[in-house]
Parts: sequence; structure tokens; C-alpha cells
Amino acid sequence: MKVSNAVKPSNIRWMFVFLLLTLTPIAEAQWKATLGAQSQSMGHQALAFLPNEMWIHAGESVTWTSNVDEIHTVSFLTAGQVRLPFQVGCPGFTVTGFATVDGSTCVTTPPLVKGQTFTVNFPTAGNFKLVCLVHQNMTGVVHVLDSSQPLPHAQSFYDLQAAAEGNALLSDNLHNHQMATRPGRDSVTVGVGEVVANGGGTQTLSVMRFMDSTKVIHAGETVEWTNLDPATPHTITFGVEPANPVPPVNATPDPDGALHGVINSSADSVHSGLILAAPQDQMFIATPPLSVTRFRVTFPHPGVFPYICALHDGLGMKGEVIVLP
Ligand SMILES: [Cu+2]
Repeated sequence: MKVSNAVKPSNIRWMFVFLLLTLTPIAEAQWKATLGAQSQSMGHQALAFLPNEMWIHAGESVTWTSNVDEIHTVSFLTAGQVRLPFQVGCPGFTVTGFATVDGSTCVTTPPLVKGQTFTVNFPTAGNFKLVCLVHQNMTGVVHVLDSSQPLPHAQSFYDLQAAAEGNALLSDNLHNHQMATRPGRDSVTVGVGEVVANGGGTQTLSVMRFMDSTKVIHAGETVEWTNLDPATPHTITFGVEPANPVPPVNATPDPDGALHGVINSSADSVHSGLILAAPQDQMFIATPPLSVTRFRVTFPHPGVFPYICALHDGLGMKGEVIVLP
């Protein structure tokens, strides 16, 4: 007698296994995600919630753990709320360790560093946008479903996705982009980066390095720094680091808008202020003004002049200019 494929004993066994798998509820009261990923040198920073989209049941919690030396926040703003600097937060309301999010109030952590965790309980169903107040293109969403709804993924899926997304960001090679936009011999690229999108929001790669970190020039020449990163600010800081990194010190605008300083001796302090791309243009919203993306320093005299990015020197973002006679 011919036995059809559909009722072979081996197929019945697999159908049973499949049924078991599909009928077993995903019972995860406590979910886990990661803040950021970084290269060993700390120069490549994935500014991302990993993963940045999760589906959970009402009443369950998610714990975010920082994995990196760059700071991040876990922040849930109320609908339409203006995003404020991370130093201000919600404002004036920051919590550590644990919070409840139901969309009625803003909840944010202070900046979290490697090893720190934050757990959020979601008592009610809804879709909750997640942002980092330090990095504007680091966003995500937590879909909180009623307990009668099935969940699409288990924690093991999110663990794999987090690792894959982090690796994908860190391994993206922006070298060609950097070389193509390189303006000239005495130029230094101040970081390069990219913003990518997925179903949950946006994730960013920032390479936090001066690409030609040792520049050799002759007395009287000028070095030009250009920030190629679409979102991350940097500074070029010689001498004393100012308490407030935002405004420039001892630098004035050239006719094309770039800031320009002069260093006569190693006792001089010159600070670019924040050098960064303008916010991304969006249809139907007022066009943002140009921002300052370039900084120039003229060196009339020989010497060795070290400098740092005041924001990211802790990650190793440093350079020097050697001025020959
Ligand atoms: Cu920097």
C-alpha cells in the first residue's frame, strides 16, 4: 500500500514537535537589551539600542545594560515632548535602577556607563518610543501587547539580533567615503559616521577618531579639520580644556563660516567649540541653518602641538600637529 508523504510516521513526529513549539507560550517576564557596542580601541562606537525593537506583554519588564565606554540614556518622552539635553533630562527628573513607563510621564536615566543597568516595567499595553538623549539618531520602540496576544520572538532571537546589529554597525567601512570627501593635503578628518534605519528606529555608527592624528606641516601653514559625521559633534582643543565645550575659545569665523585660530606657542589655548553637521533636513519642517563643520589653525612657529576632542578624549580621540621650520 502506498503511504502518502503527509502521513509518514516521521512526518507525524515532526508535526507534533512543530505543534508543541507553536503552542508553547513564550514565557519571558524579564527581557534584556543592550546599550551600544564598541571596537576594542573604543574608536568605533555603535550608538544604538541593541535590539531597538521588542515585543513584550503588559506587566513585563525590560532591562537595558550598557556595554560601552560612551555614555547613553534610556529615555521615554511623552508624546510630542521636546527633546531636551541629557543634562536636563525630563526635565529635572532622572531615575536610576528601575522605573515604570505607561506613557503618562517622561522617564529618563542619567547617562549610563559600562556595566550600569536600568529596568523598566510596562504595566499597560501600547507602543512606547525609546530614545537616547545623548545621541539623536539612537531610537527604538517597545511594543507592549495585551497578554492574550502572541509574542513573535523569544529572548534568544533578540540576543542574536543585538549581536548581529552591533557587528554590522562596527564593521561598516567608511574609509572610501572619508577619502572621497577629503578636501586637501593639510586637512584632518574629525570623525566619520553613518545613520541607518530599521523597523524600530535609527542606529548610528560614529568613528571617534582624528583620521590623520599626526599631521606634519611647515611654519606658517594652516591645518583644516572637517567633521564628516552626520550626527556626532567633536571639538579640536589645544591647551586648556574649557569647562563648557560648546562655545569656541580664541577662534573667529573665516568668510566661509569655518572657525579659525592661531597658535604661536605651546602656551596658547585654542578651542573649536562643537564642530558638527546641521540637523537633517526634513520635508514640511523649517530648514535648519548651516552649522560649523570646519576648524582651521595657523601655526606661525615650529613646535609640537598636541590636541584632543574635549568630548571623546576618554575614548582615545587625540592628535598632534608637528610644525617644522
Ligand atoms: Cu569627539
